[in-house]
Amino acid sequence: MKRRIRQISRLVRRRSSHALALALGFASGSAALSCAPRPLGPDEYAIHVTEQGFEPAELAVPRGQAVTLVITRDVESTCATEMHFAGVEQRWRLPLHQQVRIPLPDGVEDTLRYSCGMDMYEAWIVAK
Ligand SMILES: [Cu+2]
Repeated sequence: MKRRIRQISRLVRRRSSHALALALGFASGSAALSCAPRPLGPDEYAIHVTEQGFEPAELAVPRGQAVTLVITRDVESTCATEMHFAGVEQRWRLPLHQQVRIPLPDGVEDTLRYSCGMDMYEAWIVAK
């Protein structure tokens, strides 16, 4: 599993859409759900779904370092009840008020775009 996640994260950096889609499919089990919100760890970055969409719209993370996205949907009425990375078919469901953790073990090298299921709300993770 560890090795798979490393491969995925490398693919994320290369932004090779087809391979990325396949690889992220393997990773779907690693997005952990929890009922009660857990405090963020040092490598965890919070993203919230609000009436404005994903916030922050641009999230800065340290370049090439392992990070975990912690996405919480705060609003009942939104079309962002799921998200996906650009060019990837795999969807992550975003249940109301639950943290969804998506680990990116090799981090982000450049820019990673993600959006709601219908590509209406979009946001970016940017390496600094
Ligand atoms: Cu949408």
